[in-house]
Amino acid sequence: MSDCVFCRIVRGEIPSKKVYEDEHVYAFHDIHPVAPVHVLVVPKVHVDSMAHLDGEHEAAMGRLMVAAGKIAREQGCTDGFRTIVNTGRVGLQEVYHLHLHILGGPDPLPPML
Ligand code: DGP
Repeated sequence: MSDCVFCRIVRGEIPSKKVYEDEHVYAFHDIHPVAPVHVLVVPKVHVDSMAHLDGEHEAAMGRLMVAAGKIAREQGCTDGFRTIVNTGRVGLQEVYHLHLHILGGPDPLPPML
């Protein structure tokens, strides 16, 4: 069993503010929000990062994306939102369990790089 912090959140061993869960996906508020809406969406299956994906993960990633759109709408992001997947050292990934950030307003977010 993985000691990964997000695996432990999925298993309920570390508390989180859950906003969504189904058989394959778990979503919760980021502990350090940088926008009025800041939710993390994770696959329940452990994958270190986007760089570790291969063909066997295609269905899981499809479910993650579909769930993310639904979660964003449910969080009130009806006028748009930003999604970010940080990957590896250069991408400043902190937690090595693949996750998608949903960032939303109400106001437009600051531009990126
Ligand atoms: P990154 O790996 O850089 O995409 O960012 C990881 C994010 O995960 C960061 O914004 C903070 C958040 N985070 C880290 N540990 C926890 C935790 O235990 N609970 C919650 N809710 N968020 C966490």
